Amino acid sequence: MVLKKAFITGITGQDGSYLAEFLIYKGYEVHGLIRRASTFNTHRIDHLFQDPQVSGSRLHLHYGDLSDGSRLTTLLSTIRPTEFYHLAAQSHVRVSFDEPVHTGDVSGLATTRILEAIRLVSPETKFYQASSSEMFGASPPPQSELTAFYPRSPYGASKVYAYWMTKNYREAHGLFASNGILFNHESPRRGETFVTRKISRAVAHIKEGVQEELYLGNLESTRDWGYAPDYVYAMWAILQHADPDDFVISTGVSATIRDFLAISFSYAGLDWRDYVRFDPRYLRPTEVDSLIGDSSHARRKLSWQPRVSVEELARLMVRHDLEEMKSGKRLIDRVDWEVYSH
Ligand code: NDP
Ligand code: GDR
Repeated sequence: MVLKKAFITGITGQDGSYLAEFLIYKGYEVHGLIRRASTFNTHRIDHLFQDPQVSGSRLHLHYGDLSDGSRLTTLLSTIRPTEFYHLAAQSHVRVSFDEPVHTGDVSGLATTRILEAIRLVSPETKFYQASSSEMFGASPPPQSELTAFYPRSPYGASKVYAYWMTKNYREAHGLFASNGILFNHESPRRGETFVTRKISRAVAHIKEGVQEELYLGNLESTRDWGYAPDYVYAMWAILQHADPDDFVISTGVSATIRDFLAISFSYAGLDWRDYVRFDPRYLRPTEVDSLIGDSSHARRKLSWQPRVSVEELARLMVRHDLEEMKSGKRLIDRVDWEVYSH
């Protein structure tokens, strides 16, 4: 059997770490792009990394940055991966208002750098673009593949550009290039400044008496929150589909930030209204008010379905953060990838 090779940008992020784990479980050789940093930035994948001297290691990390197209071309021409998952981005919506040019470069233009490299040196490589429900922005729910885009942030606008470039390389150059339009997905590996993880960590800190208050911005927006491992499985399924296509991935269930607060705090026996305070610094100049995804296309064509409800999600995140708090060290959650094989 020919060994499948996958290349993942953003392998040190939430989704990249789960995807690397899943693909190694599936028997792939996995290559990941990492940025050189002055401090360690690989804590989410350290448990997967074997000493490169040890024979049989199936995870290979390569230094590189999305701003450097020549490096991406060199890596593609030497590795020639079967599948390329482009997950790296400046992914924080609020931060994109402060850094719109950088966000446009990294979350938008970098997709073209990769597509161009694939076209030139590895056109047989299948390409996955991490598109986002933020592209729908102000378009009212439910949002599907047919809904018009109306981004409300520099991040959303940069993702719309990358979405169309992916589609264009499919149509103009015949590449197997697909968009996964993923709605919010969370986990114990979620970055600490996104609202769900900020909440689950605060619950643990408050419960253990090391934090007294939690400062947040807008509590009224609704999000369609799913569980990250369910969503990385969808990424893989999208590239196994017979034809390149675009797929919305979502639960179809929405909840407000207040709902997420209520579930999370009550799991620890607390009332969120006693601890949450307002800080206008967390407001966005333009907000995405309501996201509810219609993923019937993916459910039909990929037989995909979400396995974890928002209630279970909030509880598993709080449970993880309570354990982490008690242990006093960073813990990595374990996923039973076997359930995705059926
Ligand atoms: P994270 O923010 O957790 O991870 C982002 C990754 O991108 C990190 O590995 C980061 O590296 C890397 N990165 C950032 N800038 C560069 C750069 N200039 N060069 C190389 N690597 C870089 O994101 P998620 O895992 O949550 O999301 C994955 C992708 O999916 C992103 O594109 C995001 O926009 C998109 N998305 C996410 C959704 C979600 O709900 N999570 C929903 C829809 C789309 P480092 O660790 O060094 O910072
Ligand atoms: P989002 O996620 O913007 O949907 O983008 P985030 O968790 O940052 O915000 C969700 C909602 O919560 C409100 N909010 C706060 N958000 C943050 N981060 N911090 C706060 O203190 C706070 N208070 C209220 C926000 O205003 C917003 O309405 C995420 C990212 O992962 C993107 O990369 C991805 O594309 C989309 O999800 C789908």
